[in-house]
Amino acid sequence: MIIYKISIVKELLDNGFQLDPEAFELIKNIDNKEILEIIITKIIKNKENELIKNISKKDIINLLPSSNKNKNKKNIIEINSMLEVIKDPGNNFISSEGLEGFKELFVSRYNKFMKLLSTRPDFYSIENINSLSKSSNKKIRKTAGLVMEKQIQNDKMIISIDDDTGMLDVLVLDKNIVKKANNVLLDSFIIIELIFSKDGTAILKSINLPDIPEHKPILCKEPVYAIFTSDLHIGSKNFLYNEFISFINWLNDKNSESEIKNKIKYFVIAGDAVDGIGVYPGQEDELIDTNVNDQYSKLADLLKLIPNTIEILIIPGNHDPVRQALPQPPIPKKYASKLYNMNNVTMLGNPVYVRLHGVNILIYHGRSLDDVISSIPGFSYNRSALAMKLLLKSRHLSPIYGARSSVLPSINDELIISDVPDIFHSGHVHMLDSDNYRGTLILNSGSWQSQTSFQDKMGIVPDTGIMPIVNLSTLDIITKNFKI
Ligand code: D5M
Ligand code: FE
Ligand code: ZN
Repeated sequence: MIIYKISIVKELLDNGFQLDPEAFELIKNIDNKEILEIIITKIIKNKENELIKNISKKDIINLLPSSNKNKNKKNIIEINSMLEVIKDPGNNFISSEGLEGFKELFVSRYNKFMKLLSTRPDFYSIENINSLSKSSNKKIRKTAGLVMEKQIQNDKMIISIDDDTGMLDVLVLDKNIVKKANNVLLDSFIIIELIFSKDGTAILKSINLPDIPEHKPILCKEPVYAIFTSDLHIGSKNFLYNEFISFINWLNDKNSESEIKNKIKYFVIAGDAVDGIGVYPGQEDELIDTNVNDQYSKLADLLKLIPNTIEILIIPGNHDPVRQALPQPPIPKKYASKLYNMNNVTMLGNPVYVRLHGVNILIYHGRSLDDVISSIPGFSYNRSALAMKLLLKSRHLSPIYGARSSVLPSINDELIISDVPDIFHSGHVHMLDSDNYRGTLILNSGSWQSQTSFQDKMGIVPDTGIMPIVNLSTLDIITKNFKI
């Protein structure tokens, strides 16, 4: 193959062609003789009458035979970027019906968490709720289940937990444990230690979430960058078009910061790319485009200005025209055909697990952050990374059932964070925040929509026009500000 490639390059040079170094790199990386032959034949034919026969990387990418473009996409991806979709639960999701479905979801949640814990050394000491004898021999017992209720009485608390054998009310007296229990979300899975008092009352001694282990992320060796964004809200009067164009101009300006720009391989949009229609009462008054297809068409036109060597990943949020209950399927082709026709765009569900250049990434729009922030004392919109951290510790993306963020009933709870991500990316709150927890980079990406009247009423001042760019070899974040 190497000899073949040398002969091809020689043939081009003999025919008076000049090869850009990037084009040369690309040819070096294409390992399919058939594709190479097609490209070279086309280049020679197309440029035979040109005075300066220069070949750029773009020439080669554009000259891939169109019938083979999708088939060959994998080749291009392997050269420029390495995108692997690990798990996309919104695709082909089977839901259950009504109250039965809700019960099945909780049974599945409990069973999946027990399986997740089964490799941990102290798993064997977890007892079922119905087998806990109420003897008051001060022996510490251990059990696990889902938090059904938290009642606060003065400075005490009663937690009701449920497993598939029964329900137990546990009294929390210790102030430090009450504090810890305050940070536990309803319907999430907990592991507790307790003792029974003389009168048979269960008293809480410790409370723990499933949590993620401390881990060293497997990063890529060379610096490769990924841009993480969300909440463009195209179609809204408040979409910051000029700021977004300023970002596009920066990306295409070869004279500055090219050492970073040349290595940007991914552009991730974590939902709310468009404002949608009929999302809240009176939205029409705040829209420029009242047709969702037009909104996606504008999005595609903007994304076409991004170099096509960058892989673009798009998931839906609560403004996109797909079902609101999680997991959400990818935005359908009937609304966004232009995006589907772009070779460097991949449409995915919400949430989704991907691997970019070997780095494990969980992308989730973040609707449940509203519920987490409003239910935990001290949490706020401007520190959304703390709410995301609690989701990681709870190992669940949307534990609270029946709140603002809805979950589809199912026999398989797909919102459990079963794989530990190296990067956990969300949006939705329109405020930029980040943290690092046990080796995982937590990132909330801000927005491209100026403050709406609704956010004004809520006291939300959004962070706008900022692109967080992550070095996938270090997990360091560079924030580029395009605010005008
Ligand atoms: O959400 C934009 C912002 O508004 C985000 O910070 C959450 C907040 N938000 C959205 N809906 C609600 C409700 N119903 N109550 C409180 N706060 C909310 P977006 O998804 O872009 O509309
Ligand atoms: Fe949004
Ligand atoms: Zn949103």
